[in-house]
Amino acid sequence: MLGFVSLATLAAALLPEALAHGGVLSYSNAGTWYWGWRPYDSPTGQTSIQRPWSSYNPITVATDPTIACNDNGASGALQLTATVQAGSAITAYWNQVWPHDIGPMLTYLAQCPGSSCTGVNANTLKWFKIDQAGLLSGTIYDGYWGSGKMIAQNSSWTTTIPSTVPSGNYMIRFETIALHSMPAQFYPECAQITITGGGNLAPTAAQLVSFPGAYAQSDPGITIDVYAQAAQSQSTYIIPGPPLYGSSASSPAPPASSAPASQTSAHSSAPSAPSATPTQAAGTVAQYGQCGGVGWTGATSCVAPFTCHVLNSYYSQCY
Ligand SMILES: *[C@@H]1O[C@H](CO)[C@@H](O)[C@H](O)[C@H]1NC(C)=O
Ligand SMILES: [Cu+2]
Repeated sequence: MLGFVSLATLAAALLPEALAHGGVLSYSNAGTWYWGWRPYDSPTGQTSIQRPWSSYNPITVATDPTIACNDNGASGALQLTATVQAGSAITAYWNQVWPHDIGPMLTYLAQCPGSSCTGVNANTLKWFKIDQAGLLSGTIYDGYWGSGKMIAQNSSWTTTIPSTVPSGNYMIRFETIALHSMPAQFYPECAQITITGGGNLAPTAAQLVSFPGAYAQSDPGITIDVYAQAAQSQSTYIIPGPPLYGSSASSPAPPASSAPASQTSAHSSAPSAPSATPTQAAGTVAQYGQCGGVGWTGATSCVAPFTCHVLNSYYSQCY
């Protein structure tokens, strides 16, 4: 009985923290579900494709030694790896309901040397960005952000592995950055995947970065004060990190505009990459895909049995 009371007390003490923050708790790819690491359980016996991580608390220093995978970068004792087809969509699920709707979403890959990522420290890898979503519409002060879209999508984010990425062993790093308070809060987690059926487009030197190293605390997309006077008329947000893989930019460049398409179809600018996210490929929109909103030029009808719902004037979604 005492044990029960103590646990309940402990749970109550932890609850506010757990509700305020969190991380990626699971993944799905091609119909397979992958549970993530459980940071508050004993590491002993845990098997997951996700790299171990230690805390629901955010990282608040852009150059923090844990910024690669929210831990020391080591693999788990019983580390697993998922096999993922190039061109397929992989979804990361944050804890529900994700509380922070101001800030960007970012997804990175890093190829591992040797025959497996297991045993390779994440801090030694070179990462390239395959997906990003910053300010999707409106102003910095009260606009609609990638992380707001993530929340609208069942607190999950789906990234298509570019079909042009060479086959091999990779770490995938999903990240959301919360800008509702200063300093900015980084929530990255990593998982091990083997990409099969890939292409021949290696990332360029300018697209490759280290964590820590990819971000500086002074980056405009990190220092930004979303409540400042200027933010009320500012509709351009510069997403942190390197230029997107597959893009022709040779240095980090601000987004061309704040139009949704320029920031959401992030992984499709290489000539041989799929021309759209899988939600649009078939001409009808999959569950949780966008089906309307100001500036939306994509498909507007949902695959059965889902229907298009208006979430706000900028974003309608199939569910
Ligand atoms: C929403 O996400 C949860 C995991 O957080 C998952 O269990 C559930 O299946 C998802 N719902 C749908 C409809 O995809
Ligand atoms: Cu939080």
